[in-house]
Amino acid sequence: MSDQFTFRLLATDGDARRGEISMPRGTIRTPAFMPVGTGGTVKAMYMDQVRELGADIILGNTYHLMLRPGAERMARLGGLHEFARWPWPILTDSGGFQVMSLAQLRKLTEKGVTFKSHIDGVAYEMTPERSIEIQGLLDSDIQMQLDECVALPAEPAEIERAMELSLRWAERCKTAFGDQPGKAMFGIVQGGDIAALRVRSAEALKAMDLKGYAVGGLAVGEPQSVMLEMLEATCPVLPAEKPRYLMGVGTPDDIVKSVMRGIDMFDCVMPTRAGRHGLAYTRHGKINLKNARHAEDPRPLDEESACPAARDYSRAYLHHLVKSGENLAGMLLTWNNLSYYQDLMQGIRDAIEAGRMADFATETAEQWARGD
Ligand code: PRF
Repeated sequence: MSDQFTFRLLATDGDARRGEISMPRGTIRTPAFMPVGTGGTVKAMYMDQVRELGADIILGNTYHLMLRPGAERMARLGGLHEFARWPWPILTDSGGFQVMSLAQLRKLTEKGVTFKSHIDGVAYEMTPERSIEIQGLLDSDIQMQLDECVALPAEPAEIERAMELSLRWAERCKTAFGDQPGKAMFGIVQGGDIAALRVRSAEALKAMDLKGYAVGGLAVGEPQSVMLEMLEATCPVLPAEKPRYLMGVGTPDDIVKSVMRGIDMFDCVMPTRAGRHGLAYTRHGKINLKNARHAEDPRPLDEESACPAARDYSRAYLHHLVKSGENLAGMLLTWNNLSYYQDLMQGIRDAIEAGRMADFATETAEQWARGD
């Protein structure tokens, strides 16, 4: 731990990086996967379980928490760590992306975005300054700039406009955040599926000398090959000595391939959301427990896992829970999925240290493909 926000590279293997972020609330081993705790809960999980699985940091959402319970109320209650009983680092997304996907009657201007809550229709204004203020009231450790993410496919002019607006908002967020040694504000590279725009965005953010850089605007409708090309264009432009975070990604395969292109941090609803929809991620690939073929299968999801959800319950029982709509189905499958994701990240970190990331990628992909 450290009273300052610091990032240290411990090993590299090709473009893959093994590192460590240190800050007052804890140390984050990278490459890291951040479970999504949107509204102050990693859905269907106890925080103790999340920690035990190996999560060093979780993600919270400015948009959801500003609507409910409210940022000022959260501050009066002692901040998000105390409220949700997660004393370790928290990264918060800035709200722009969630406003665009969830809110009603959105209006975007140079100043910011106005919208109506998807919960009760109340009107709000979100500016870069207000986003940073809210993230401060939540007491977030890693705060994200307000940005505009364009869904793909989109017109080049539209992608460029949103990228340039995001750069101006990055400057305003940097000023609003000021100097907070134990915390960090990350900029977000935009530029859609246009490599030249990605490079321009990354260079401009690099010149702002931020503490870390996210790559946004990917996994928004484009094929994986395009996402990887954009990472290949972007990562070499970003400074080697700062952490890189690929927002909202992804499948285990996306994560392995993105690590090999220089990404250090990930978040995604996939393991938690899929768990509540009857899907299990395992070393042997994705298993849909709704499928009748599991109805009399006595095997666990993974007999070699250290996670009780993976090791101790039969697929037949999990199938039964899913078919019956039992809460325990979502709880056990989420537990299994986050366990698998954290084990994958540990495997990645070990492989980079051992200089065998490419072999690790081949072996894990073969195992997913073999099935069962
Ligand atoms: N911007 C922000 N949050 C995000 C994204 C983005 O582009 C994405 C895109 N995959 C997920 N979450 N602020």
